[in-house]
Amino acid sequence: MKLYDYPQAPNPRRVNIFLAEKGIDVEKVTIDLMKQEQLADSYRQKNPACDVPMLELDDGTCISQIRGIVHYFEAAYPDTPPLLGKTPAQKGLVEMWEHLAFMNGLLAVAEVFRNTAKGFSDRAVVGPHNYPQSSELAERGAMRLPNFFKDFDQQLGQNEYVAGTDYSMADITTLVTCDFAKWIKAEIPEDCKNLRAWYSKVSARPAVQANS
Ligand SMILES: N[C@@H](CCC(=O)N[C@@H](CS)C(=O)NCC(=O)O)C(=O)O
Repeated sequence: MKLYDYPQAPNPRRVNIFLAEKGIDVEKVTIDLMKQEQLADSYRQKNPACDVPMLELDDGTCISQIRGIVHYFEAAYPDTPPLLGKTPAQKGLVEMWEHLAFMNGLLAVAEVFRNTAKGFSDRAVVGPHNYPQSSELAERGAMRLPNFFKDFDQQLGQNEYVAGTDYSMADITTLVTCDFAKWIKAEIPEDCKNLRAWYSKVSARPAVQANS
């Protein structure tokens, strides 16, 4: 099994933290995004989505998209700590909050970053197709981010972790989003005290430290 990775980027980091939390060791192959190796024919044949991370199983099956990858590992390694919920309700809540963190947080930051960074002038959207940058999308992303911080601050005022009582994949995506926000010089606001306290706590986890 091989995990195609680029550890400096936020999305691969989500899977790297997940694997470290579960104590799963996987052979890693670097796809250098700075050299656009994700668009090379050899990689595109395995992963038509042209992104990282991507997991190649020993029988040649290729699973891209983080949700696909983490669900594979959660099912294949049942003796490791569950990070996608234990009960049916917890599983639903982890999916719900992880998706909200991705849609309203990580993609808001990406909207700003991809539509402003110099090296992405025709690469504003991840994937096989080229799209030009849009300053309006960058502005909208910047408007969305404070609401993400506020909404998650509220959730963490009532729950120890993002999806409830247990640390989960929803925490990992939220944490990676807070760190990714620094790429666009945004920080968790001072008045989001619940989110800031949670951020300090989860940042200290060994699996997070090992992937920082
Ligand atoms: N929706 C994808 C997101 C993966 C993604 O956006 N990866 C970025 C790195 S953070 C990438 O591969 N970028 C390649 C590019 O910019 O062309 C997932 O869930 O796996």
